[in-house]
Amino acid sequence: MPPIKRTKFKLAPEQLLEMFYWLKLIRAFDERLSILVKQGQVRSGVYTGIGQEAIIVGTCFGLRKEDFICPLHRDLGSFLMKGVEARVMMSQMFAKTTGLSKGRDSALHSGVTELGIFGNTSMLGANLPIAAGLGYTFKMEKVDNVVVAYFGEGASNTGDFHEALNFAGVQQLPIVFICENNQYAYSVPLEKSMAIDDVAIRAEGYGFDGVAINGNDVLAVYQASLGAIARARAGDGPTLIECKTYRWHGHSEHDKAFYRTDEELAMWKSRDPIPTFTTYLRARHVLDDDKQKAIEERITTTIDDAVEFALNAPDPAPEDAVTDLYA
Ligand SMILES: Cc1ncc(C[n+]2csc(CCOP(=O)(O)OP(=O)(O)O)c2C)c(N)n1
Repeated sequence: MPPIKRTKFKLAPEQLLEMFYWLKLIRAFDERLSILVKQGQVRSGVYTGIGQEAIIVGTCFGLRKEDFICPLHRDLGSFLMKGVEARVMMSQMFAKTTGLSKGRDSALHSGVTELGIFGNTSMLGANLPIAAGLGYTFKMEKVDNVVVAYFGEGASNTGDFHEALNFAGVQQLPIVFICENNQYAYSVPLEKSMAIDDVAIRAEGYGFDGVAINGNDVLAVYQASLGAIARARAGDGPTLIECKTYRWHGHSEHDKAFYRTDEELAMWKSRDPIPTFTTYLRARHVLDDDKQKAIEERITTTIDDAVEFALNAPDPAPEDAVTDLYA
């Protein structure tokens, strides 16, 4: 695999604090959702990405509004970073009229064209040919927008994955493929579904670069994404970035994940992306107690407000089920 050049970057203290805010907001959103599921408040399947936040923050941080993301079931945080208000996102989880699809859909399939968010597909891997189509559109229209397409290592074993990467490689499309390799596809561990160690090497078969990185290091994810986004924008084609990570909760909130050991979970929790980034920020004197407290208070207020708003929002009327069906 040819080495991908390290992209130089410099982030101002305010930008680093913004990254810290997003990491913590996305964590808090998912953690609150997990509690709300147990309280029977949520009307959607919930697939938290707790432990994987650095991937979303590192990949979305360098995007423009016109760029598109193709998120997965575990990527609610990417909606927030692309500009969906926490209130609206929480309403979506509660299936209220104030949600993205006005209560007619689970959280997993909604998109927001104006914000560059493409609705997810149920079939794993099927979002990738769609991402390729989007990239092809940008190429034909000669606009320098970029597509960031997310998928799990499980999805990388589907035919759609290979067709999408092949087409993207042949057409040199402006796509950054982000593999969230969290070690399990539902209950299936990596070694039972793949005979290779790194999904990243699959890119070589389609004529472009792939790199495997620490997906729990937000700056490593940002650095790799920055380079890949710049290449895509310049017309130099796709890149595959495999982010090694781990999901702390089960596949969904109803999965108790008996197929893994406590030791394994403890090992990955010790690699939590948030404390490591906090240590870095404190060592650089970007973050102190007061700043951290202010950010945490802002997050608590945002999440409390979102839950309150969603709880009090109206339910959809039955007759609305048949409106907005056709474009
Ligand atoms: C083609 C297809 N096969 C099976 C499923 C059922 N399914 C939903 S999520 C999931 C596991 C996905 O694993 P991975 O792609 O690694 O993503 P992760 O959930 O780990 O983030 C499975 C098997 C599906 N939705 N689509």
